[in-house]
Amino acid sequence: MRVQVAIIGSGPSGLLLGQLLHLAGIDAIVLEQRSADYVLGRIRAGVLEQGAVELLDRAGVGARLHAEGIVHGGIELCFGGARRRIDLHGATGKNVTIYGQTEVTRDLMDARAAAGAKTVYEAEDASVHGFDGRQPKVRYRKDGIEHEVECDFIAGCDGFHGVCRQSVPQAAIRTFERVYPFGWLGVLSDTPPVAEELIYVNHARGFALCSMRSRSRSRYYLQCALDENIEAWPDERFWDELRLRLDSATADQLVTGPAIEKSVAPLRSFVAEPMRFGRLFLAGDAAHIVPPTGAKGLNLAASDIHYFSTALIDYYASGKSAELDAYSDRCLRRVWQAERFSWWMTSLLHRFPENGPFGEKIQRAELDYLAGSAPARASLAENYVGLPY
Ligand code: RFL
Ligand code: PHB
Repeated sequence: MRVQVAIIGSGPSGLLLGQLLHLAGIDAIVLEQRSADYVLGRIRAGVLEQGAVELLDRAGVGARLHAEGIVHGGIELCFGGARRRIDLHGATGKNVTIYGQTEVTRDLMDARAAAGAKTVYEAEDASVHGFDGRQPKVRYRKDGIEHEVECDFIAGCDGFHGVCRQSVPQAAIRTFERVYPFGWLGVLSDTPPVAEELIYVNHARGFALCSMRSRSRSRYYLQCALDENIEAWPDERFWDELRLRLDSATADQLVTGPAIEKSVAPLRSFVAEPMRFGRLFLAGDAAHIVPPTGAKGLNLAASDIHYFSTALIDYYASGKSAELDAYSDRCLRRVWQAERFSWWMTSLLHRFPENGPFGEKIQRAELDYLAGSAPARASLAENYVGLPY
């Protein structure tokens, strides 16, 4: 089989790239190691920057997002027992949209199916070959049969644990990493959100986040140990701990119910440089990870795909490779901005026992500075709604 672009991975990066290429008449195949149901079952991000919303519109998958997504013009920080609003829209003229990654994925899968574009689920042992030459190939196995795809370009959209980044010679890649000494324990529940907007909580017992998926579905997180045992967190314990970390007025408003999903996620900052190796291009989590505190993971995947899709479209229209040559540098400039912001939000809001009382005082001073300074809030807002691309 021969295609122009072989896309490995059907997360948001791979599916969005597939859709944008399809609209431009560029032939691509998506290879995914898991089943479609498994991909849809993963509960991940919930906040879309305006730029990501515009890109999804351009991809022709914005209808349900605009009908069901909730537009937020602010977020709240809770510390010292009180909530303080950051007016995102007032500071930047931009909003964010609450619409789960699961829904984005579903919309992209539906669009791909409607277009008759090819996705191979449960493609086993995908491997990438010859990307330093002119005729790269991807091999995989499906139902016990070996397949080979010849292509012009390979898109490594296969996430942090994928095969593409690992196939690059060690000497050609440099990685930068910070692993945080805690994780997030997340609960999804069919209960109304505790507040209109997201609340990020700095508390002596640890960070907490009140988020949502809709007006009847909430998503809450608690800072927890990296090796936290989920069995030790029956629903009641989770709700009790969340109440303790909220201010009393908010705690009184909290509506609790059975958890429909509960999981622990580690927090990590990671960047691989460059993001292009001959005819292999990395995008999204395959190239970089941010801690979730800034809500940037999915949004960075979208901006990578914006740069990559426009470069491919330009290449096939003009035969020139200047845009493809600029891909890695363009992405990385924006990636490092989001890395900085996500690291800063993480440092601002979590308990770092190793930083001691001095660290706590500095953190509190920074929160007080935000509360008292419109320019400080504007800087947070500008990054939270997303830097331009
Ligand atoms: P994904 O979504 O990981 O998709 C990669 C896809 O590639 C497939 N794959 C392979 N397919 C074929 N052959 C192979 N050898 C393959 N290896 C892997 C995988 O099965 C998968 O379907 O990466 P993508 O598309 O770049 O999208 C990135 C986003 O998913 C990610 O940035 C965010 O979800 C990060 N993230 C969060 N971001 C936020 O903004 N807010 C959050 O609350 C948030 N929570 C999370 C998260 C990521 C998590 N991970 C990765 C464990 C919570 C978790 C648990
Ligand atoms: C979520 O709703 O899952 C979510 C929202 C904001 C974040 C992280 C996660 O910063």
